[in-house]
Amino acid sequence: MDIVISLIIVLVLVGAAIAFFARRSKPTLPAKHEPTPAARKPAAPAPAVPSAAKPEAPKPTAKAAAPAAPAAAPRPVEETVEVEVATVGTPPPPPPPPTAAVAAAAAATAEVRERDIAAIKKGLASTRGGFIARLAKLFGGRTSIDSSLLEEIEEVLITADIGVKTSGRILERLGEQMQSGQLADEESVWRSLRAMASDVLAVPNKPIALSNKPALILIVGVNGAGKTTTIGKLASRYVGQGKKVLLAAGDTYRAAAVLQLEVWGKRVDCPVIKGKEGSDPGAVIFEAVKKAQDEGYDLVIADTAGRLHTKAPLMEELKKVDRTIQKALGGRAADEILLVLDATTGQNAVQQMHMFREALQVSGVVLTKLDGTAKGGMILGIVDEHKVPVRFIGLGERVEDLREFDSASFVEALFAKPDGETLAA
Ligand SMILES: Nc1nc2c(ncn2[C@@H]2O[C@H](COP(=O)(O)OP(=O)(O)O)[C@@H](O)[C@H]2O)c(=O)[nH]1
Ligand SMILES: [Mg+2]
Repeated sequence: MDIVISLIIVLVLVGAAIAFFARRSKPTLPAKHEPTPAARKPAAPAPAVPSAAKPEAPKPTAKAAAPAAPAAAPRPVEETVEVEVATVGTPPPPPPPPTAAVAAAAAATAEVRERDIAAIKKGLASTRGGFIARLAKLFGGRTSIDSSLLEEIEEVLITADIGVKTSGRILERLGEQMQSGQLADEESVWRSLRAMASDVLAVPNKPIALSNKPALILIVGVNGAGKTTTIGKLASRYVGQGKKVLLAAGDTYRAAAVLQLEVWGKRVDCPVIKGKEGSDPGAVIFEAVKKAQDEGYDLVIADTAGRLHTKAPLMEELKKVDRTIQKALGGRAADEILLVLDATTGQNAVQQMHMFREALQVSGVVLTKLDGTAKGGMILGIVDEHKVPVRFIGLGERVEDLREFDSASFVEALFAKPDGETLAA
């Protein structure tokens, strides 16, 4: 404010002086004249004078030159002040440093992670009641770690469907650590198991990319694994992120399967493309892709059949679906092919992984029903053997029971110290 007032005073004085000299010289001026040097000169630098205290440092600006000519009139003073404010006025206060916002975001992330771990812990209660509780019981009353204990640990891991190969590798490492004196007590064995589980699960896992429009996620797996339920949960997740999602009822063999997808579609507010019962699943998915392209959908999620008893035709059919998708997408493959595996099926899930990977480029796994199984450990064997990332885990039948898989949270939840309840299970 002080600057503006000082400036107005200076300019009024300069204007008055110019008016005085202009009036004195008026009779001698021709009718059409150029402004006198006196009229041009003082007015021009005025806008750039930062304050009355520093009149010796004028800084003319391009904008400021414009109102200089009619300096004798009082109006330009106002205009000049405006220009002054716009060009060298006090800059707006800088935004507050981002530290507060960053800290708040970090706290929110930590809170979400804590909540996730709590949910996964709850979901994995059966698994912990299974092999983790059995491991915990092995330590009861022992004062030292010896090779007989390691053998018992191996047995527990194998019966937990972690797989013979993966269990063997874990045991080999434990044996080496015991030899080199790193396994002094129970706690060090738990730490080592946790670290090895993290290592196994840490396969490259870039986030699902949905940058293509439309992106396409193909869901495959045997009947009853949880494909349709997972599609409903996924659709809800992406709709919640503001995506326009279309569902394709590619399981054309069972009317009930189409109906089930339609129920999910209504619930999560996504249209469903379906064909006649028994129609070609590729054609249904093709039609869905075309509609998505024409109507600006972001994502198509395609369901498929999973008749296990007719294995060969199913795999041939899925390969055909895969080729049709590439045709529909102009040569591009599906953005994700997710294999849905039911965690309660243990070793069976391991075989399914083999079978589907022979036919398709499975890019990720969705492991369902982890809430109701003592066999959650099988995830370690599957990932160790196939190096395919787990994308999501299913911890129940509700729409919110799908969790993005995070190996650190998973290991933390899986190896949470068993409480009295799980130990008694
Ligand atoms: N407890 C539990 N049940 C699930 C989960 N995912 C799916 N289900 C149930 O498993 C059954 C088969 O699921 P569905 O989606 O029809 O399997 P699909 O045949 O592969 O499509 C249904 O009763 C689902 O509610 C899960 O994560 N936990
Ligand atoms: Mg289904």
